[in-house]
Amino acid sequence: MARTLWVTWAAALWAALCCRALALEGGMLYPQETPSRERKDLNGLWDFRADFSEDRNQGFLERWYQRPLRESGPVLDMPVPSSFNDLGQDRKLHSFIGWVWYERQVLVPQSWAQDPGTRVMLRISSAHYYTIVWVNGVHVTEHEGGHLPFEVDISKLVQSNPGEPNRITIAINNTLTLHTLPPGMIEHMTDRSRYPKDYFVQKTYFDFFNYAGLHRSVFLYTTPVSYIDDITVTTSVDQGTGLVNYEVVVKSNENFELELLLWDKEGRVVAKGTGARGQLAVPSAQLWWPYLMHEQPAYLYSLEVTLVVQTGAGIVSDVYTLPVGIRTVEVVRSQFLINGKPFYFHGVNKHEDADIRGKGFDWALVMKDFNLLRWLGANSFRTSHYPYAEEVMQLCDRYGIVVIDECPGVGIVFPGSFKNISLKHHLEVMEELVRRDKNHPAVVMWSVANEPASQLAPAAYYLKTVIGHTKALDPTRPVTFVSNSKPEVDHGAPYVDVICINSYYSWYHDFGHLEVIQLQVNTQFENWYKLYQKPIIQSEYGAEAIPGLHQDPPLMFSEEYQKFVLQQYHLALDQKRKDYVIGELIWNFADFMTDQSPQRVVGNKKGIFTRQRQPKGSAFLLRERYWKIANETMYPHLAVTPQYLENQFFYSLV
Ligand code: BDP
Repeated sequence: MARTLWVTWAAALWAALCCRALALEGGMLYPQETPSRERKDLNGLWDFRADFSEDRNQGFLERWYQRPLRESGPVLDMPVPSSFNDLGQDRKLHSFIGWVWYERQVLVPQSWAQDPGTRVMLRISSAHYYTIVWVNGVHVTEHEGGHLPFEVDISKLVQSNPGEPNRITIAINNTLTLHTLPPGMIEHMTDRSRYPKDYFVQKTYFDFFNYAGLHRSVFLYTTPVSYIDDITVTTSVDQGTGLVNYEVVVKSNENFELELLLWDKEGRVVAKGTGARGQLAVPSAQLWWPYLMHEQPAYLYSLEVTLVVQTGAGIVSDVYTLPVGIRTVEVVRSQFLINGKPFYFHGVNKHEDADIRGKGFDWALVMKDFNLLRWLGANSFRTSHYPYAEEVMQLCDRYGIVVIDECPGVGIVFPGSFKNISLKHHLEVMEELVRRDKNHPAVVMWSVANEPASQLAPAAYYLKTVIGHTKALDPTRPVTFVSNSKPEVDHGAPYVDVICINSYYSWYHDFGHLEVIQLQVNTQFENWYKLYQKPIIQSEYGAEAIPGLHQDPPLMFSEEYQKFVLQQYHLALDQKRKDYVIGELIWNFADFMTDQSPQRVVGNKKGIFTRQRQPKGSAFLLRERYWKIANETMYPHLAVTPQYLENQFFYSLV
């Protein structure tokens, strides 16, 4: 890519960022079919073209959005959702950096195109990283950042084109800079004796492959022109009575009435409300409990919100139904309390990652992962290192899997990434994340970053601001970031509610010296606790294991070594978990793809499952442990086997 054009694009991005107000416009309710709303998903094959021109600018020069993409040159059939990287046999596409173009024609139902009382929305659930959208050649929106949804009202365009297919063109650029989230850097190789002219590479400072494309569903959906724009629910409990505080934002009309009904699972209305703001009281409420913390975990009520608006054309109504879990979350001294009871995180860190589809959403994979989590006896996961699909969050609510919801703040390690432009974007991403996930009972904590260089001086202001902003956005949940630095030099730790620390003893140093792990883990915990007296989660630990590679006595990369590392950590964790250590999350649930390097054998192999979700030896070790902890901490009164408990839960959930 010619440097000039790269700079032009970066300057445009800078301008866009500086002009954008921080407070987000509008809500981001998940599109749903209700008596007043219809939805059409645009998943399937799209036309696709990567702009391989030297400056990646051919698509803009030739205005590929103005006519069908296939008229611009050769296109590929590209499935959505999916990353584009691993679908072909083309090495160039695997590691492509720059603009790719997607296009799809869609014919909307006549009623959508002809009824001016219908609002037609185009929603892109995740496109990585910078996106520009046109409908019928007209520029309709832009968005920065993968992992979070954005949408645009396209009613006018669709309605001026009744009976004709509408052409949706989406250009996506996966380039990462010091100011993107996650950050990266384009390195131009100027030594002409070693690299050809205009040679550049994308450097990233995180350990997963920078997959790109339309990663999640693209939807069209409708609402009436007066509509429920947003709902915010928070809950508390007063002596057995569940209290559901609600706030509803209505758009496009000020003369409206709102009626709220809270339904229980048995189909009874347990509370009623009216107006845009209020509180519903549910006597003897069934609380939302995490998996393995209660005989009936994950109890969800349904909040049905009905909007009625009197317009010149008659009465318009809009209906939206939100699942609601009544639960409380608090950090009290060195405990993490859910519904007033100490909660111990025994879970995993995950990635959205799989063969062929990369980071593309796939129901089959999602269900397999949830079944493995339940098999494992895991009660929680962290969305390392970016927000996961909305459908995943919904399942966490339904199954009682507790979530530490992390934003894409990973790899913030250079001073250049602590500047105001980065900070501003980071705040905005937190706003987008909280707006999207605020109503999920499963989300119990926000994580604003993973392993930022928190020892650098500028990190102090940066982390304080992001954490403070997140607390202001949502005062009901604790906030953390994940640290790998030393307690005495960590500038972010004073601001978090829970200390999350990553460490890799006997992996990234003391290679093979398994006997020092316990001592080092103990020292780590004591040093952090001494300084901050806050509860601690071991938010990452682990070791690589090439599946099927055996060495006894254990050597690095063998399944035995991975097990041994885990066991040593567990011995240390067991000494502290009755105290101030409130959780352990293994790195990682499954093997995942990374950039190529001599440290990585076709990706990161610290999974306890392979990338194809088959167990390594350590999965069985962890399963024994998690069920044992669940039995001890949550069920001291039940002397039953893990298998019995697992079956009980499995059948209560299906
Ligand atoms: C940690 C990072 C994680 C890496 C892991 C590793 O948080 O993203 O994948 O190290 O090296 O420090 O396996």
